[in-house]
Amino acid sequence: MQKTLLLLMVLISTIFANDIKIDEAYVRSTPPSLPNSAAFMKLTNSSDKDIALIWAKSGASNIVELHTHDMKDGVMRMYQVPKIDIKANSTTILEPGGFHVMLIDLVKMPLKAGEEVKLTLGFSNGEEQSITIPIKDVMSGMKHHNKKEMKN
Ligand SMILES: [Cu+2]
Repeated sequence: MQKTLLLLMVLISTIFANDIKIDEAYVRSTPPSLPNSAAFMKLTNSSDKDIALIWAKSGASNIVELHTHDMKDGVMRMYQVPKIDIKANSTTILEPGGFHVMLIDLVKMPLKAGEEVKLTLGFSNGEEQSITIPIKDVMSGMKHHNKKEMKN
């Protein structure tokens, strides 16, 4: 049943896709006290022009930002980026420890595995895609969020 649903969602998300195809999208489940989460996915650009993901919004959180991580002085930090590039004819992967769509100030807590979240993504070529993606438990060592970075 869940597999069928997932397949259906993948189909729906691809029917309306023009230059950008979204695959394997999911949102990380959260423990009760954590007001933030992140969405991950594969973005494939089938056109011969570079395109970027430039904004995102969701009913699941009051603030949605595009983020990435890097290692500085041996510490993994995350911070906001103005866009996430998807080069011509290539795929950009949003994954734990790298690029992600950050959901800040969750409307409904916690995010439980098996439920779904709606997400709308806007691209630099004018494309807009709304998807419904599953919430999943994600194993990760990325639990330390830099509080200073989170405030902006
Ligand atoms: Cu983040």
